[in-house]
Amino acid sequence: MKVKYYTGRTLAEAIGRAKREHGSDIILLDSKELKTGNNGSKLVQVSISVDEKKSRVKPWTPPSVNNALYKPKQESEVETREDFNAVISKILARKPKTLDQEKQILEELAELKEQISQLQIKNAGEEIKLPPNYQTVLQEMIKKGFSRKMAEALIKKTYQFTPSGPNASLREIIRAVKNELRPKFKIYDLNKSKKKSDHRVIMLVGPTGAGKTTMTMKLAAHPRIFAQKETVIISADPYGPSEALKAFSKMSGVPVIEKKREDELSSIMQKLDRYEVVLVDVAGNSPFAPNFLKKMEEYVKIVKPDEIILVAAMNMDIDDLFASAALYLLLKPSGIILTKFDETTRVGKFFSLMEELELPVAAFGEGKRIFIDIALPEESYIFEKVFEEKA
Ligand SMILES: Nc1nc2c(ncn2[C@@H]2O[C@H](COP(=O)(O)OP(=O)(O)O)[C@@H](O)[C@H]2O)c(=O)[nH]1
Ligand SMILES: [Mg+2]
Repeated sequence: MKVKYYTGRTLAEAIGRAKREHGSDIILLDSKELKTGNNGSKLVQVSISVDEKKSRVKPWTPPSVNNALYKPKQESEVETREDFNAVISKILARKPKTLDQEKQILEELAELKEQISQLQIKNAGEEIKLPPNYQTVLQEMIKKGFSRKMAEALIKKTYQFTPSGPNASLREIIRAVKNELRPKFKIYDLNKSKKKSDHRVIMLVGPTGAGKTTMTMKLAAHPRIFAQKETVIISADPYGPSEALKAFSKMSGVPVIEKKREDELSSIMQKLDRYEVVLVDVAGNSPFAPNFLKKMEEYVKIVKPDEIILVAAMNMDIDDLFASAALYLLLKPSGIILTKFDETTRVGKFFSLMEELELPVAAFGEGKRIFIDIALPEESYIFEKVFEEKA
């Protein structure tokens, strides 16, 4: 089998020449455009397979003709004899080009996909189209520390379900938002023991400076929490009890037992049966310190608390709050106390935190004064701070 090449101004012309010489049964192998001359005029070259032993080759189907419009000024005819395999390898050699094109298309598609997803992210971040009253409440909520995601979801839901729809008053919208928030607020009543016996060991855990020692005193002193109960405070701080704790003990009559070493702590824990409430104020540990969890677990093993309460300060950045609280969750706390409400204007953080942690709230701290700056876990406390109106 031999391969022959013919050229013409058009594909039809090139094929016509091939057919004139070899009859209409030629096999068309390939066709391509050739650039000739400096003026960029073009010719079409076809390669055909010719069986020289036979006078007629296999039936030939006319290919579709294109490129019929251009008019090259000169024409030339190239005829070469080549081995069929050489042509095949030439065609195969052109394959990477096709692959390159495919690759390019795939890359373009990937880029397009990326652009679409970027557009979606951008749209999600853009102001959602809401009636003005809804916009006002949304902006207020974001200003008050709600995460944008949570505030938008709440407002959208409210818009969908408020009967007066776009005409809802600010008051109606706020009432509807409160109804959505209410289930996120769960109360942990410290006054009610989870045990049948009247001896409870409660351990407060949380980052250094969160207000654990202060809150231990506040809980012991509060008339509706532990003031009416036989309470003892165990200070397990390696640096000893603070001056404030010593002064509080003198003033309130609540004994404070200082245990610096772990072996001391385990022996004393067994001799406290006569107290109704044992409050264990452990040393603050950074949850990001090495061995943090191991150390806390050792404490838990020695103290054997009936309840673990996590203490966190509201003046922390929301991401830091999440990050440290998430680690303490590994100790399986039963409730949370949030302190330093007097040091933040972004009280809405509270709901974003509750949504993630799902812990019931045992108390709020709102200042340094032991006998005054504590609030019981009531939703009105938070709602008043967030929406600045009486519930
Ligand atoms: N403003 C404010 N300060 C607080 C509050 N609770 C505790 N503090 C102060 O925060 C600091 C650390 O409190 P402390 O109880 O020692 O934290 P601990 O390391 O977790 O035991 C002290 O100066 C406290 O007086 C609060 O609710 N508001
Ligand atoms: Mg302390």
